[in-house]
Amino acid sequence: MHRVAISSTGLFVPPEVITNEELVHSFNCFAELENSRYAAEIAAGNRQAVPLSSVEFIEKASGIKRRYVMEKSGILDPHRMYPRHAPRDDNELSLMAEIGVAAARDALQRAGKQAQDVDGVICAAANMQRAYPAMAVEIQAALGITGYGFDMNVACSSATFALEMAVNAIRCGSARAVLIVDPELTSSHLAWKDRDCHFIFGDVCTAILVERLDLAPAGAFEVLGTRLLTSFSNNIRNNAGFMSRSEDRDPRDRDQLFYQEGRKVFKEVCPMAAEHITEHLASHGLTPTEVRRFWLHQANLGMNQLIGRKLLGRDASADDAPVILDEFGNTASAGSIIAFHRHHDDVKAGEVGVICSFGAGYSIGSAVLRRL
Ligand code: CO8
Repeated sequence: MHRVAISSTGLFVPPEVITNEELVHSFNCFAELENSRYAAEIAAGNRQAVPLSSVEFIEKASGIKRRYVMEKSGILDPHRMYPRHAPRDDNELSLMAEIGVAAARDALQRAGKQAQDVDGVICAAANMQRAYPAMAVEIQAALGITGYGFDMNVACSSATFALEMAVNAIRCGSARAVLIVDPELTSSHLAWKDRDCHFIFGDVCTAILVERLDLAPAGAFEVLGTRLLTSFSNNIRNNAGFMSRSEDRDPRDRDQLFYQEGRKVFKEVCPMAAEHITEHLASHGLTPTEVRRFWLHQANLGMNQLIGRKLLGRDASADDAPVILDEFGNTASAGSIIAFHRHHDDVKAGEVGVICSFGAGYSIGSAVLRRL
């Protein structure tokens, strides 16, 4: 059995930013258009008016201040309210693969590695652009990697679940190094017309280079262990899929995009995540107070504060559990990896950190790391 390390991570940041002010302005224009269009029905009590959104609510309820997206004009157009992407020819690199390649190149370059050092690619994301051929195989080909690639989806826990797959492949010797790529184009499956969730998500792509420890560069993080948990819940759901056409579904039906019972998710997932992390650490003879840094999933600031308190018995500082969702919003599986990417340089040799994601499924994935 080989020891395994995270050699580096990579980040692709989309070109456009939507602030809460811009988002709320466009949503409220949309609401006013809808409400004047259906004024008679609303007055007759046959239809509910679309309620207005507010910057104050968004920042207080979530901690999100802005988000990056690949294309903002379509999202902010009150007559449209979703991104505008030109269809690409089959011979062109698809958008998910394009941002995947950018993040993967960043990770390879930071570790000083080449395509020939890698044996596998896992594309792990909450939604795939198409069913097949796998996005991972397209990314593999674009990078010139020999070996294999496959896609996997465990919603917000896609990256941590992929980490376990990569670690196991390297541990047992079937690969020297595996690149995990998490292209999250959340803006294309977010209901921008729904006030309850229109502020939550942002686009991004992260990559993780997982390698045999004896091949990894100085300063890498040894993966002491990974642990996964799922528990079925309908509280976060998206019903779009290959059955939609044969069910005669309208793509504009509300359940063909992300929807959730946010308050229930908050209440149910926080204790599960804290317990999961505590038990995972205990299996390595560690307690949460011995952990230098928690790189937590980035869905909601209040959730992370509650999990931090449950773990540490006190308020977690930004140094204990860094926050990136104010800048990026919820980026599904990429959130905890962005937190790691941005906030690992000051972790000293021998210190322990934990990456933990949680989300739809429910799914929770954690990795206990020690800096070399
Ligand atoms: N502006 C003003 N008021 C609002 C707004 C708004 N934008 N939205 C809601 N309100 C109102 C509500 O209508 C409600 O009014 P009332 O009290 O009169 O009924 C009041 O504000 C309070 O609403 P909520 O109870 O909904 O507010 P919460 O405090 O619960 O905050 C949150 C809502 C922020 C959504 C919060 O519940 C939360 O973050 N929960 C956790 C959710 C979570 O982590 N989900 C994980 C999803 S990610 C995942 O698993 C991956 C999915 C795949 C990616 C999909 C990409 C698109």
